[in-house]
Amino acid sequence: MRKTIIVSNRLPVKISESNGEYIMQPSEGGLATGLGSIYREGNNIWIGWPGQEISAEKNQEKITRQLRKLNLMPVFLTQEEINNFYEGFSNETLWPVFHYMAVYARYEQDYWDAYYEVNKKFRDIVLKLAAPGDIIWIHDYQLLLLPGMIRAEMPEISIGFFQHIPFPSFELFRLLPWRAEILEGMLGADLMGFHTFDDTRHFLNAANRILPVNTSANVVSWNDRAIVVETFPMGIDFNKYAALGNNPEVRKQVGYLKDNFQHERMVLSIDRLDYSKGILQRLQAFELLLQLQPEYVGRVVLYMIVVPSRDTVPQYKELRDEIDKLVGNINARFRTLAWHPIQYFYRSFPVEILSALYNFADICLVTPMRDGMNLVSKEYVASRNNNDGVLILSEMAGASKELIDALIVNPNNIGAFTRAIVDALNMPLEEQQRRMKQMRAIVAKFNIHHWVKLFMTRLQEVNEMQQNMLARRVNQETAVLIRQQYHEAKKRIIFLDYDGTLVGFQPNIDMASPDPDLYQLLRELSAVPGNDIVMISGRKHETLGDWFGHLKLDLIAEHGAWQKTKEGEWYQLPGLTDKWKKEILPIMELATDRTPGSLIEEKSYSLVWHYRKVESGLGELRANELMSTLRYFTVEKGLQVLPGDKVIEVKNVEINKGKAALSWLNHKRYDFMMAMGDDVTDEDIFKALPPKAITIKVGSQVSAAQYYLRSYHEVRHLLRTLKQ
Ligand code: GDG
Repeated sequence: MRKTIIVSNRLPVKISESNGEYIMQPSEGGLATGLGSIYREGNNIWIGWPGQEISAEKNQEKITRQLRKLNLMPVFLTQEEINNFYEGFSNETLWPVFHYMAVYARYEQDYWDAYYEVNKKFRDIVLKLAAPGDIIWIHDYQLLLLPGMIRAEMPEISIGFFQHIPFPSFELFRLLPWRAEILEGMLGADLMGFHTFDDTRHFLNAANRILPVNTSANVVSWNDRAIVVETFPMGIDFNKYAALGNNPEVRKQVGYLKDNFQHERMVLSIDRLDYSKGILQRLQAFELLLQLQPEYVGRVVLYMIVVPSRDTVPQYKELRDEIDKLVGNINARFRTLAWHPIQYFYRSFPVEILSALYNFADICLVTPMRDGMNLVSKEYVASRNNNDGVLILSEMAGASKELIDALIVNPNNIGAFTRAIVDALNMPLEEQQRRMKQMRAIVAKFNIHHWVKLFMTRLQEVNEMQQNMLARRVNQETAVLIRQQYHEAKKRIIFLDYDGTLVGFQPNIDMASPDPDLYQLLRELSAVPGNDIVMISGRKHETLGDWFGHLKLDLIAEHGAWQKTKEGEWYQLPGLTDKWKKEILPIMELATDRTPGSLIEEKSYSLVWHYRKVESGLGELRANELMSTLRYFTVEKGLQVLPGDKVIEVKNVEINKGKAALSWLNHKRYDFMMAMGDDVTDEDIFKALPPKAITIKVGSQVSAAQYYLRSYHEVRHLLRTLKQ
C-alpha cells in the first residue's frame, strides 16, 4: 500500500532515560500535531534524529524497536556529526545566511562535508523504507540536499519539501560557496513550499541566476522535471490554544497572574535564544518607553521568556550575556521598591503556563529581525477568546503577511517600536476587538491541519501533472512506433527547426554553426530514397544557404519568407514589404542603446532584438518594456511581435512557419510526416500539420505537439535511430 514518509532533522519525540529504560514523550510542537494525523496512520513513518547521541549499538536497537511502535524511525548521529552537520553547517552557516546575518556565517569545508554525509545517511534510511509510489515529505534547512539525493536513486518517487526558515534574497544566498549544490539538492523535490511569497520569489530568483533552469511563473524546469514552488503559510492548532483557556490548570495560573499583576499591564515576549529574534532591540524599545514616558513606570511589566538554545555557540553565549546585562541595567535603573520593569526567565515552561500568559498578557511583542513564520504570534491570537489584547508584530516575521491587523513594526526603528507599545497600551477595547477578530478568523481558518491538507493535495496534483508530461515524452515504446511508421512509409517529410532543436543555444548567434556530426546525420537522412528533409528556421536565408545549400535539403528561412527546394534556387514569398522597418528599427535601437549586451539582427522581412547576453533580470525587464511598446506600434500594420528564447522578433503576419510547411505538403502526398522544433514559432507548424503527423517539441513546456524530447541530443539520437 502506498505510504507517506515524513523526514525532518528531529523526530517529534523527546527521549529520556530512567533506570536503563528509555521513555518516549511525544513532542507538543505544531508540526508534530499537524503531521500526527499522517505519520501515525497505517504504514506511514516519520524519519529523524532522536535528539541526542546514543552510541551503544544495543541501546540504538532498543530505541529503534520502541520508536518503530510509534511509527518513528531514528537516524543516529555521532557527536562529531552533531557538531559539524547540526551545530556547524546547519546552524552556523545556513541559519545566519538565511536569516540575513551573513556576518555570523562560517564557511567551513568540514561542516559542508559533514552536512553532505549526514544528508546521505538520511537518504540511505529513506531508501531502505521507501517503495515506488510512496510519498516523501522532507522538512527544513538541515536536509536541503536530501530531495536530490533520493531523486537520483528513485527518479519516479513523489517528493515534497518545505522550508520553515526564510529563503534569503539572491544577494545573500550567493555568498554560500556550495550554493549550486544546495539548489540542485532542493530541486530534487516535485513541490517546494515556503511560508511567504517573498521566500518563494527569492528561491525562484536564486535558481534562475545560479542554475541553467527554465522558469515560468512558479514552475522550474530542471533535468526534464517540472518543479512547482509555492507559498504555504504554516498555521497552528487553533482549537488547542482556544480550548486551553478553559483548562483548569491554565485557569489556576491565570489566577496567580491576576493576583501578582493587579496594577500593572503585561507586555509578553517569548522566544528561543537567537540573534534573529531581535531580543536586544525589544529591550531597547522598552527602555526608551520608560525613559521618555515615565508615567508608565510602575504600571507596565515586560514579561520576557527566553528559551535556552545553542548557548555553547559563542554568538549565542554573547547574546545571552548581553541580554543579562541589558535586563539588569534596565531593572536597576527603573525599578521601584514594589515594582520590577522586566520579569526575565531564561528557561522553558509547560504549555499550560504559556497559555496562561497568552491569556493574561495585554500585549504580545513579537519583533524578530527575521523569522520564517513565528508561531508565538499565532498562538497569542488563538488564545484570546475574548477578542481583546494587542499583537505588536515585526514586518520581518512571515506571520506579518497574514496578521495584517497587528501593529506592524520595523524592529530596527526603536522609536516607532516604542510608539507602537504606547499605542497598544492606549488602544480602545473596540479597536482591539476589531483587530483581534480579524486575526482570529485567519488563524482559525489557516490552521495546521489546513496547511497539511493544502500541501499534500498540491503535491498530488503536481504528481498528476508530471505523469501527464511523462506520457508525452518520447520513450522507447513511442520511438519504436515512430520507426515502424517511418519504415512502412514510402514518401516521408521531416521538418526540422535548427537552433535549440538540432544544436544548442550559444551566446553569439553566429557561433551555433553545424558540426561534423550534424552534417553526417543530415547527409544520411537525406540520402534515404523517399525522404524529404526540410530545414525550417528563423535564420537568414544567406546563413542557411551557406550552411546547408550543398546538401540535399529543402530550406525554409526567415520563418518562411525565403524558400528553396533541394534542386531549386531561393525565392521569396510574394507580396511582402519591409517598409515598416523604418518605424520599428528606431524603437529597437533605443532599447539596444539602453541595454548593454543586447543587439539587433536584421533579416529581409523581420527584425530581431536579442538579449541573451544581457544581465539576468534586466534583459527580461527591457524585453517586457519593448514588447508593450512594439505591440502599440505594430497594431494594424500587419505585423506580429513574437517573444522567443531571449529574443523578440517582429515580422510580417503572412510569414509563418505553419503556412510554409503546409505549402510543402501541397506539392506531394506523404505517408509519413514529422516535425520537430523548440520555439514558439514552431507551434505554428505543429498546429498546421494534419493530425496523423508526428509532432515533437524540444523541451517540456506547454505545446501543441503530441510528444516532447528533452534536448537537441535526444533529437539527433532519434533521427539517427530512424533507419534501424
Ligand atoms: C521554525 C522557524 C517557523 C516557546 N517557548 C516554549 C515553547 N515554545 C514554543 C512556542 C512555539 C514554538 O516554541 C516557537 O515557535 P517558532 O515559530 O519560533 O518555531 P520554531 O520551530 O522554533 O522555528 C519559524 C517555525 O519553524 C514553523 O515553521 O515559524 O520561523 O524558525 O510553538 O509555543 N513551548 C513550550 N515551552 C516553552 O517555554 N512548551
